[in-house]
Amino acid sequence: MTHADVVLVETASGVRTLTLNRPDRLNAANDELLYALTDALEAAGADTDVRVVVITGAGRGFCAGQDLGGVSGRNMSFTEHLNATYNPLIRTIRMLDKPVITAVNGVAAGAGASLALAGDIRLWAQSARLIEVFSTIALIPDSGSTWFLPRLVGYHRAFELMALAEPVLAEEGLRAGLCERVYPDETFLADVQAYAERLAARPANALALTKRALNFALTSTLDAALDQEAALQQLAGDHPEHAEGVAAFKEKRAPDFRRPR
Ligand code: LHQ
Repeated sequence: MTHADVVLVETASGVRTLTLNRPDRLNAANDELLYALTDALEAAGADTDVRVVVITGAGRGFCAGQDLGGVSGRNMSFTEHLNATYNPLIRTIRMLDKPVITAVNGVAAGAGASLALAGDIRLWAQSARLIEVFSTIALIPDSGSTWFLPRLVGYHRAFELMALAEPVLAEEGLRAGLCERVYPDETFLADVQAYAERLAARPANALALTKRALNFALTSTLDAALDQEAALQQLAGDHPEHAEGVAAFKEKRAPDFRRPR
């Protein structure tokens, strides 16, 4: 498979959809897929036509984590492997100055669960399930799961999910804040596209700065977050989007953030 086959890339109405494409392995990640996904995210970040990025999976799985078929015989240590592949991927998602939607169409296990949690918006199909499966092969959660999950469900439920590797189904996922919306399997991709287009119509610069501010605030004091908000608000207020939003309000019309006048 070439770089292009393992991650499919499509763009419609400002939405760039990246589809993990190893369906017979439930999109388990090999190095090729991880590098291709990271490259595709960086390309989406640099493309001014792209306002929102969606990551989803082909077939019945989202991502089954590391491809276990390829791990024996590798010549890298675990640490080197994570530092070369998964960690740059997760950092790229979190640093991208565009919203990233993880559209979890089916099972998300291991590093695939971490990937599912790493999105700015997480949309699940009804049949999606998230499994912190790592302990089943006597590994620890990686690719950001130890950071994301306790912030969502608290230390104790996170530990239990990690220790027992029990699946979180859509109902609990929604209740516990592991996803924002759940859609029927039959209409999932259309529902994701509609949601993404709604997001794409929002002010891109303001959303990029909001993402930056939230990421900063998650690991800062209130004092530092207030300073950061004051600095970033200047960047938002100086942008033509802001003028468009205020003009639209005064003229009692919908703002057009795709083409601020
Ligand atoms: C797979 C996989 C898979 C290969 C399903 N690999 N083929 C980071 C750095 C370095 C090293 C290690 O790890 C990490 C991070 C990690 O991600 S560790 C966690 C690795 N992932 C797993 O342990 C998950 C293994 N998979 C499963 O537990 C199940 O397949 C799940 C629960 C995901 C789905 O179960 P089912 O829906 O019952 O599907 P299935 O098991 O029948 O899988 C369908 C096919 O996909 C099957 O192949 P086959 O030829 O029998 O149809 C599986 O072998 C294959 N597959 N996951 N990770």
